[in-house]
Amino acid sequence: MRWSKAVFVALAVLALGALGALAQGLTPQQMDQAKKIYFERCAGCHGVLRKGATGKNLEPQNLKKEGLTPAAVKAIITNGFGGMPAWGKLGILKPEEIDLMSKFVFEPVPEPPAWTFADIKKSWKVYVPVDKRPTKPETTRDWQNYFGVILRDMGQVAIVDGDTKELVKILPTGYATHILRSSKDGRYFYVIGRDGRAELIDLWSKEPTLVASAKVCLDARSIDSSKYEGYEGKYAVVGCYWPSNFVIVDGETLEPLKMVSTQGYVKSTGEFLRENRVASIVSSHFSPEWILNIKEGGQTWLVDYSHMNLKGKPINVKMIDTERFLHDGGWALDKRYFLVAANAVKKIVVIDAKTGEFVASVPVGNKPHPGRGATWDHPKYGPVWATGHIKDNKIAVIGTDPEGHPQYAWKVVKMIETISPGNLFIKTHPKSPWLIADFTVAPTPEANATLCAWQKDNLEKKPVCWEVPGARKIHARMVHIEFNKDGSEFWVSAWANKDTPSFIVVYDSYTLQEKARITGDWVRTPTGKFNVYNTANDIY
Ligand code: DHE
Repeated sequence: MRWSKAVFVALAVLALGALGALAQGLTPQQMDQAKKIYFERCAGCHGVLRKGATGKNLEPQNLKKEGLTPAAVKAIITNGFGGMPAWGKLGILKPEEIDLMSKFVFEPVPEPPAWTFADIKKSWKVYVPVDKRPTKPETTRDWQNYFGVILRDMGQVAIVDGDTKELVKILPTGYATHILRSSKDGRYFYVIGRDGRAELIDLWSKEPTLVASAKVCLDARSIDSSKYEGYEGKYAVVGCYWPSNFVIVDGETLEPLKMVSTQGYVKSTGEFLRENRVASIVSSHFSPEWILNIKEGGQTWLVDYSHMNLKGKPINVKMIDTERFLHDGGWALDKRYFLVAANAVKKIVVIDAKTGEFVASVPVGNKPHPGRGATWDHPKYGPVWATGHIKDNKIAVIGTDPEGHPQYAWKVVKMIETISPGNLFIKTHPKSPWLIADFTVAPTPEANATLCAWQKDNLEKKPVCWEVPGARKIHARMVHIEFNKDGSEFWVSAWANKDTPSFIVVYDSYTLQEKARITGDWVRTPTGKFNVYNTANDIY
């Protein structure tokens, strides 16, 4: 057999790579396993380049500078730290995996792979062409009251009927599906997974059906569609963590149309960032624009999609310097002002979608984590928006009405004390008198299983808090609150591990009494839930 020079070179490179890994004490197989675990469990907070964002910088030189050893890292991974889950105690990582990871983080950071426009195109599939899809709803169920429930570690999305609580359909989606967003008319769910796979679910067909998919990035957290009048559902945009970019796709087929890098500079220092990730995205109601939050760079980008149909026309991107590290956020009650957490500086950034301007930066507590936040009209402060915190036992309520209530606008009008740090999501509905909070990443199992509710118009009053029966028994953490279409009930997921069937609990939104439990062998690792009507209409 005669080998070409290219094969020799390739083998030499592979052998050197293997020797390099061995020299650091890990075999190539161990390196591969560690890279997989790092991607699945660590990269989201610490970054693929390990420079840190929501989590600490994990570059080996930094760990050594801080005096950390593999034994100390092992203890942190096992027991958790701050907002970081106790991966060992929760049974998510085995002791030998923790041991591996405590060595891996002292290895040089491996080069993350590339993902090109050609790769995206190759991955793109349309399962049901647009002209073969129904022209009106084929189901007799109230599809606008469907809930799309993420079954995180199953790689599935369950569609559950909000009226009957019946499971309508389970659809296979990507690894650790992260969020769902609804098209403006609610007909489609746009799905994005941590593996960067975008999917489109049609809720009008007899049974909810996966109609298109594309692997848009290697790692992603956000997706939204065009919602502005005249462009409804025409396009969608995926915000990628790695490679750092955003990709515009066709709204009905997910055909990739345009890829724009977000690699760039930190707004205030000029430091160059290869890992400059796209965090939350919302679709403006005032212009044909998406608001994209560029995490590490501390910029909010307004992406104009109105030229997309004109071949060769560039798209306009307006870059606004805001704050680091931008994460999640949502609309104020008027859907004009967008509020987003900048968790490195303990602030909430406010953007005016009407003028396209930065409005304010509001100091709040440690690691604000609003989800999309909660909005309501308070008798004294007027329209307000609230966020909880990962590292503080506080909920910050911010005035959002500069015209009607200028004295309260862009100020924390009330800092509510909660039972524990570790809140991930808060939610309300115009029909409910309550503001509800979870404590998913709190340091104690009691708090993880507890929910609290405050009276929206009387924030001074002590909250009603209760431990959810049965949650602790299956080591579940209660997570993510979502109301049904008419606001009469709210659902919360019991997030246990993959081997344990768990439940979604349904509460009456006036009395806070448990009304029902959604159970079954299929209910495994439920996390986010998205009601079609509320998600399409940005009600939270
Ligand atoms: Fe999320 C929203 C990123 C961990 C469940 N999450 C978001 C958004 C971002 C984000 C940028 C906003 C999307 C938008 O609005 O466009 N999440 C990240 C992370 O980087 C992080 C911290 C670590 C990671 O590795 O992913 C992370 N998130 C989690 C979880 O561990 C949660 C609880 C369960 C899971 O899926 O792994 C989780 N994130 C959610 C949910 C939303 C979300 C349910 C949407 C909330 C909503 O009501 O809109």
